[in-house]
Amino acid sequence: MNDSAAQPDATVRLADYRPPAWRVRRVELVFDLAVDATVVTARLHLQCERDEPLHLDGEELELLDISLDGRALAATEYRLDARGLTIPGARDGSMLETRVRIAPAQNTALSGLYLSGSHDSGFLLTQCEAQGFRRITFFPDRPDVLAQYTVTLRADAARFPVLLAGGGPDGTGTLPDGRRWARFVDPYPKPSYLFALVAGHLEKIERAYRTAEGREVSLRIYAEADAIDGCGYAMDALERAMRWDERVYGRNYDLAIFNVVATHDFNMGAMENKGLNIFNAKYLLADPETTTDDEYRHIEAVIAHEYFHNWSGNRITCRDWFQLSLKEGFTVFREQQFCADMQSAALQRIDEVGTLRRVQFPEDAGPLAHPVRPAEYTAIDNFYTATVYEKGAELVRMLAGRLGALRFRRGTDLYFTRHDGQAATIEDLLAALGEANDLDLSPYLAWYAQAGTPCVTAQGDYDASTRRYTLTLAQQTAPTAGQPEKSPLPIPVRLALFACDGRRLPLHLQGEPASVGDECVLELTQREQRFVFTDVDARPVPSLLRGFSAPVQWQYACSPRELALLLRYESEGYDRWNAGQQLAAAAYDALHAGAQDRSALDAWCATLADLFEADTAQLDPALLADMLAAPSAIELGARHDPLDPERVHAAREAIEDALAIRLGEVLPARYHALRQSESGALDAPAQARRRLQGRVLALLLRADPPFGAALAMKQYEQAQTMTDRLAALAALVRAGAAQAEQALHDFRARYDGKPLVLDKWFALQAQAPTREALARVQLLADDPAFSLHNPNRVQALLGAFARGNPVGFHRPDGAGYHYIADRLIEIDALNPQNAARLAKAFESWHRLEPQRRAAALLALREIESHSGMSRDLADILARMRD
Ligand code: 0A1
Ligand code: ZN
Repeated sequence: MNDSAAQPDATVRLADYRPPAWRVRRVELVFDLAVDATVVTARLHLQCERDEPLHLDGEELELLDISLDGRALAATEYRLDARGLTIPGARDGSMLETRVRIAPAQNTALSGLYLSGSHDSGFLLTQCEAQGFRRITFFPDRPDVLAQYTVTLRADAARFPVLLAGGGPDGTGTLPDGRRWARFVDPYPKPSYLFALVAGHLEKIERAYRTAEGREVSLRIYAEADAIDGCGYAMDALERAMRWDERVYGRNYDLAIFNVVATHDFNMGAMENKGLNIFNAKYLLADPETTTDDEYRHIEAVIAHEYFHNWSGNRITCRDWFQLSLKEGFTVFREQQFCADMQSAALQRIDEVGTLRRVQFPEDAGPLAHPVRPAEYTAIDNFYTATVYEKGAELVRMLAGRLGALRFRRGTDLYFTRHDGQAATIEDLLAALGEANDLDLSPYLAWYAQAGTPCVTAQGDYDASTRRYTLTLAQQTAPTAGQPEKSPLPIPVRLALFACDGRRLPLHLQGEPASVGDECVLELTQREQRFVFTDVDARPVPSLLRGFSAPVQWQYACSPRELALLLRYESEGYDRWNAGQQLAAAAYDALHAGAQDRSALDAWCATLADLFEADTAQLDPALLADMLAAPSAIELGARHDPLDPERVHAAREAIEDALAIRLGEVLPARYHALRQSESGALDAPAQARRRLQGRVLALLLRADPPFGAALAMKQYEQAQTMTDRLAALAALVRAGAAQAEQALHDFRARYDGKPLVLDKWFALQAQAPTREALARVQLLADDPAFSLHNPNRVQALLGAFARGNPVGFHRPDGAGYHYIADRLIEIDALNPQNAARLAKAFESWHRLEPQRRAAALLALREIESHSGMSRDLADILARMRD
């Protein structure tokens, strides 16, 4: 009955969901660990829910033994194929035992059990989300099968001195053959995707923590010996995250040990395995010499994110993978709230909205668009997307905003208690949030089901005779793949009205008895609605969608003068920044159209110059730094079809050049003043100051290239922090300054042997906006520090090039596309997830101008014609071409 022929890839549909026919209540796993061949023995205590043959998932497993209720099965008593094992004779209460062999050292996909580092001294670890557990043993590998895990690790003590698995330790000892064993029991039933083990040479740092409920917890962070000194910052961040979750959500940690492990070989950012989080070293290791300010923030965010999953993800998990945003959207939102509390809330929001516009909006507008809760998939690994994560977080934010902080907390309390220990759905979350507050939040479910970014248009009319201001809001969502018709969604529009002297006006909304204060939230639920404000003295300037109150695109025919007013007077940092971005975008539109009208550009430059020159004591230097940048080329490029990325880049350059020239004379003095107070400190004011200094330096290189380059070189050489050194290097490389080569050479030598630092060096060069960058990337791919096996290296060099170089990747001759296509085929043979992620760089190919579009299509065809493509990559290509 054995048949190993691959089956065609099936589409899985949400509508077809059925609870599992078989459950596993308890599982005992024994691992005989070795790098080349590990043997996994699994005992599954089965429970039959429906009269169907038992099917277990399993991939790339060599079956050694199989027995049911203590009796070895003959080959005729089970069916084995490339996807799994079917055992018709299993009964309710049966105990199935399988023994399989797997090959960790050959596992280049980094899913399942694999080796991090070298054969002789690296360590073994697992990654099971979403479907890696089936590469370890035969199991119903779906998130709604919750089992209690007992895990025994057996290994040579010299080669694997540290043995870890989730849950709590339950004894260690020595086997008759001299190997060591260690057992772990996890008292919390969990889905297989949260299983984890780690084994090898690792050092640890440890800290005692007492939860608000009084539980003593040992926090332990593990890393290889050369990295252990870099774990202290992550430990501090972990403690902050734990306290925050106790305080803000009333959530405490629930085991005696919380382990965190850093690896250099990881497909994603990190993983929330129960009691044993595993981190990409990039999001854990930090030291003052090599970590930038931005990286410190990312580390804190990812540490918090994984920790928060212990409740939003682990204690309450997902019923099926369609519900992925139940844990991810909610956890990203919790992470964002935490980060906003730890640093400037305005900067945090700017970052979030920037990511949404640069990454999620293009996804939502292209062939890969999918709802936050997709209706179907063929490769679930491809749905760890900005839509599920970041748009998902925006949806939770809307719900939280609708309820207000206290009622939201009441709702999450109900959700956590009602569904503790369960595999839940998005309906469950919305029901709990609503029921706790006697509200029906079900209209928001439509947001989870509908792909595409709604576009809201606003039209304001002022009638001086009646002193009324009428705001007409309308929404419309363009069709996306498989969803030609779109429904209106509930869209909260936060707004304020400004008088022309910058004052915020009291708002009297028709139909409301009294003033609603100087800010209100309009609920747009229809395709078009009208809102009338009364007692308005003069034509106001509306500030719409304040705080980015809904994940929508916005169209409001604001004059440059009105936007400049908001840029000058908005009291909220995010909205002020956003007004500047809209103004710069208007300047871009004029340039793009070849119009002579420079009013938007002039207004942007002049207002920023005023703000820059004025006493800035009231303006956070970091906020000012962000205000001094134009929107990204991706955002600008999304404004007009067809897309010529080189032309977009040139227009963006012209906009920033104009600002630099306008600021010209005041830049050097400000630069020197900022530089003089540099102490290398890591506190928020020091970071904010460095951010502004970096921005001013970049502008200086535009305003006066030789002078700016000399300053940058000096900053590069004398830098006390990586933030300063990298900002100087980046400015030199972007500007194509003569000194860039020397600095790059120095950097390479200075940080030899430090892969995370060299990733920044790879990325900077890959993003240098010239057509020649391709040749540079080709050369760098031969650098001994580069490897196609390592996801961080691939993203740093090839990802940065394909996603972040509008000129080099999008060369009109197609050479950039062709080069990436070739690498994609190579990477796919090693690591399908990594290849699929890189392939998304082509997601906007259909919008390209004809010559590039033809070239991109050719490159895509070249990949498609390659035989033996992975399911992950095939899925991305098929959806991009539909
Ligand atoms: N759940 C993790 C992310 C993650 C997802 C998939 C992975 O392998 C395919 C690994 C990690 C998180 O949200 O942090
Ligand atoms: Zn997550």
